Amino acid sequence: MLTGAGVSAESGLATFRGPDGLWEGRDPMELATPKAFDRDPETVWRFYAARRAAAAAALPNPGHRALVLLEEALEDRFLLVTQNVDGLHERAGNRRLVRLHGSLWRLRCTACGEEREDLDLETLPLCECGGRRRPGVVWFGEALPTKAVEHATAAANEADVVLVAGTSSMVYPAAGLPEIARRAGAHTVEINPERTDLSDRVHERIAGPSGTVLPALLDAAGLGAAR
Ligand code: BV8
Ligand code: ZN
Repeated sequence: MLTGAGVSAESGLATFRGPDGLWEGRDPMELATPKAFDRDPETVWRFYAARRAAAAAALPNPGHRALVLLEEALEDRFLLVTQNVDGLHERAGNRRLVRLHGSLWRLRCTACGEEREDLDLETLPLCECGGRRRPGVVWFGEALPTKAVEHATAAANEADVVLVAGTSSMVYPAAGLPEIARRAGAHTVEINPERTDLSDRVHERIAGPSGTVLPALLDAAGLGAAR
């Protein structure tokens, strides 16, 4: 399972490239970079604080809940690889999860490197050491966590079926995973109301919102309705 921001759209969270993707008229792509943080840490911090507040107010939707049922049914034959940083998969109950792009709920000190899980919305971006804290997400131009990439790539090479839901499949290396899986023999299925860069390279496309399609797939598999 590979998910992107679209899986959280029905929880009311803006996607990166959707019509509501802009924040204060700014393109997230230009804010989610180390350069933007160095140049204007306050604005970047406000961007992430706004996303933390939105994520905290959002609830997992039936698509998230369907993935929990799927994990419960498949156990160690299931892995959820997500690009999302909003924490909704974890709040829905998924545990067999690989976060490729970090989390809004982690912070890292740019001076001493101290990392912390942080659910407090009013966190000051200063570390005890006086260094500035940054969001614990992977910015454009930054390497993804090696362990996460290794785990996700190994899973792609072993998978029988890969469902790709809610991603425009534009951001690499995450977007390269379905291709790795397909080459290794997996059956690949895209779940997205729109066509994407991946649409011509999957075995099947199910055009529709993940909040409807995923529960329907579970129902069809007799794995109980996720409502
Ligand atoms: C790397 C965390 C190398 C932050 C994110 C120039 C310089 C440097 C790098 C590059 C470069 N050019 C290209 C690159 C590579 C770059 C890249 O791929 N760029 C793209 C834009 C071309 N990648 C990187 O920079 C990566 N790092 O390459 O490092 C390196 C190696 C070694 C050492 C040093 C460096 C880092 C990429 C990670 C960036 N961080 N997020 C944050 O969140 O603020 S990526 C960001 O985009 C989010 O994580 C998001 O998840 C991700 C992908 O977007 P999507 O999830 O797909 O969301 P999107 O809005 O695009 O699409 C939503 C989809 O949902 C749509 O298709 C829509 O139709 C669909 N949808 C809507 N509603 C629903 C739905 N689907 C289902 N149901 C619905 N209801
Ligand atoms: Zn510090």
